[in-house]
Amino acid sequence: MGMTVSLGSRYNHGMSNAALSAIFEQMADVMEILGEDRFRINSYRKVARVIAETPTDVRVLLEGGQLADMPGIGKSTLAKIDEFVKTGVITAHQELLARIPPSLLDLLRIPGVGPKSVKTLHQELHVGSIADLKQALDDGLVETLPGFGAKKAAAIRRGIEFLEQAAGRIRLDQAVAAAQLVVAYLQGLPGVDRVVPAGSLRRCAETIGDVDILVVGWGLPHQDPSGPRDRWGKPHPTNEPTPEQIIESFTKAPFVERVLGAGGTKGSAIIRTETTPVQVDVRVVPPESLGAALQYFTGSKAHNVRLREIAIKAKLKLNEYGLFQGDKMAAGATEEEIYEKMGLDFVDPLLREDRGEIQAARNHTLPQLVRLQDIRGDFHAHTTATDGSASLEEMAQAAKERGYEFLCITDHSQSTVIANGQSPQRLARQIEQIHKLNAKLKGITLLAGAEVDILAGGALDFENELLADLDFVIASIHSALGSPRERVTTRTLKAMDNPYVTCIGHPTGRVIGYREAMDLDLPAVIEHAAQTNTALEVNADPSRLDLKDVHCKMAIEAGVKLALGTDAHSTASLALMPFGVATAARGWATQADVLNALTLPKLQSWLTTKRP
Ligand code: DGT
Ligand code: CA
Ligand code: CA
Ligand code: ZN
Repeated sequence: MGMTVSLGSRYNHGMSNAALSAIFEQMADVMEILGEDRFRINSYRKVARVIAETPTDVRVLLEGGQLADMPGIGKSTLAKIDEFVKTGVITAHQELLARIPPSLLDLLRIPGVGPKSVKTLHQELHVGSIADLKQALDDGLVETLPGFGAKKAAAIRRGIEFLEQAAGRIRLDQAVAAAQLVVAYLQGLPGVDRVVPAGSLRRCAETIGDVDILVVGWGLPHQDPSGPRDRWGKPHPTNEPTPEQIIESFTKAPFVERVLGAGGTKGSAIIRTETTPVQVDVRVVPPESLGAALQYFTGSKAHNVRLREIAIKAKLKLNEYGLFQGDKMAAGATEEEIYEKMGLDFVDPLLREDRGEIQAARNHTLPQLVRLQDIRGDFHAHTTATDGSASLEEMAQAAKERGYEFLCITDHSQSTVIANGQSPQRLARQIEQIHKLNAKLKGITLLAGAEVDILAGGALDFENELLADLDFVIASIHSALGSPRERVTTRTLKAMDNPYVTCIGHPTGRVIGYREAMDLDLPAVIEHAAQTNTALEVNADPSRLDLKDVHCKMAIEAGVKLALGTDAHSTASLALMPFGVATAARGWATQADVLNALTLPKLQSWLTTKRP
């Protein structure tokens, strides 16, 4: 798959705001690569930011005339936005793009490579693509460039590796959206009984290569021995579509962009979704094999390999059609009976990664995993006080509608200027507002919290005196994420020493497919979290999932509590909680490991345990 420039945005603003912001950002990038006027570059970046952070659709603002009053939006910018709204493109943008080879922009996707570096690489070494850059690195040329050096060359090499690993894989939420589209369509086809997602999607892996979907295609076979037969030689009801016909219908679905292969019982296609093209594999399976097929195609491959070893030892044969003893089918219709016949407890798909689950299934020691129903509240939410799009009241109402007991408001602190972080005075006023609101609210309690920046030396962005007025303090690193291991680790450990810090927010700072994790010493962080009674966040935003599954498992084994937070910037994004729950559960989390499962009184008492 070739690299293309994505104009997508991480945030759920109106589609046109995100697209427009990305265009201004790209114009600034291209101008910087071309070495043009600094002032105009900065002003384009400002416009990009203003548009991205505006909750209202630019089309509405343009029509209402408010756009002209917004900071950084001058006459020529206004004309460009007007052109975009009317035509979907900006001529000045197209002209800029025409002045550089398109592959040059791919370089910007490498973590640690900005437009200034691209300019130098292009001018000095004639690097025009990622392939060129790899060659230049191998030839030892990059480290000799002014302002580069061996360290930066090594960082670029790591960045390219990161990008190549991510290539072709999509985020879990994007896969879910694709699956929903396909499942709804397949379910509407005549003769389709059940449609079930399998593969890495069913396991809720953090990234997905392709979406696998199983279809149970027809009801009970009819008894006429001379009637039509399916491809397994079984009699097939004449009035039901054959697997071939179901696959053909799939390939003709309106969202299918390109068919990769179709025939028999399997079809593969690239489908269009709102955010990205997605490969989907559809397989039709007979009902008596659904369990076996589900087991096989859910994987993971590593889990399946282990399972097959166990089957062989027991003189059984396990494949996607069933579990066989000689010619006799011992199990196949459900996954439960397959595990049972092999002497194993049922293994939740979230655990099927060959990380000890098979041994635990044999010893009856699998954990009772935390579920969405166990979650009584959300620990990470922003409001209009900083960069969120909903008020305190709106967020409280939305949390109540989700059936929560509590919602913790954690707006940004002053140092995160880009997100309109709050001054101590503004936070103090917000705490008061929350207390007043709680007196009125029924059926939901807001906790007064903050997402406080961990400053460069590990100190916090607010004084302890103010932090003491909060119920819940998330301490997060938002700057200098690329610092050496020692520095980012000490910074995190020091923040945990603060008695008012409840948890560390998105501890590794990664953004999936976009930014590498900090080079954090996680065992040290987890050990210190246990010592200081600090929780670690599982940020449920599917572009973060931070801590990730394996780190959740390490934390739980050390006795550290997990605090799940959606990092919601709108009422809608409170719905991201299932991604956090799945990530914690993939780390073997039970109810007892997750602070969100505590009742409010129990939570409030837990929150006092660390405080002086
Ligand atoms: P992905 O698509 O890369 O995110 O990961 P999966 O796990 O969905 O992998 P995929 O789509 O290649 O295959 C789906 C499942 O089918 C996989 O989890 C296990 C099973 N499978 C595929 N190939 C093999 C194989 O060669 N051996 C075994 N035992 N199972 C396989
Ligand atoms: Ca797959
Ligand atoms: Ca597949
Ligand atoms: Zn946040």
